[in-house]
Amino acid sequence: MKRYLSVFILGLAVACNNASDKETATTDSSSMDHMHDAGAMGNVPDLPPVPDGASVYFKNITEGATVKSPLKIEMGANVIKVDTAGPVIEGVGHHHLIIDGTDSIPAGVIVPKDSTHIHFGKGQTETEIALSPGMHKLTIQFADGLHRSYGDKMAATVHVKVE
Ligand SMILES: [Cu+2]
Repeated sequence: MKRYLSVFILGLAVACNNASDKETATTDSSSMDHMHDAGAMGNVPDLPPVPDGASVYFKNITEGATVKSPLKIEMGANVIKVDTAGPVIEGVGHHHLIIDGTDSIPAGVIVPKDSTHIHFGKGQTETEIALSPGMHKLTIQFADGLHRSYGDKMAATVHVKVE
């Protein structure tokens, strides 16, 4: 399941790069066609504005909590809708979890994808992660369908102590 997800997200990222670097992009995956259409036309949509009052938050973890690993994390969103990555739609996006990283990623910057920047491009709102004992910083960063950060307004951070 996790491996499939990683491959899926990697595919999205590659598709994005191809679309922006080349006049035309081709792929065997018909599910990515909408992304290539945007890139091939040279009109990648702008980052949508953040709706008034929108925010993200940790549903089940409070600041400074002492927790056990593996840690279940539930990610909430107010006013803005959680959906799959791909289309760029105003008022819609998906969660990212940043482990021991920055408080937020500047608006418009694509969220990196690596072991400490986890994408939830299928619209997931919960996950489980393993953390070593000690203090850790967890950040939710919401981003648009092209993984472009909505900025610090759409980020939330908690610090936890793992037993
Ligand atoms: Cu993403």
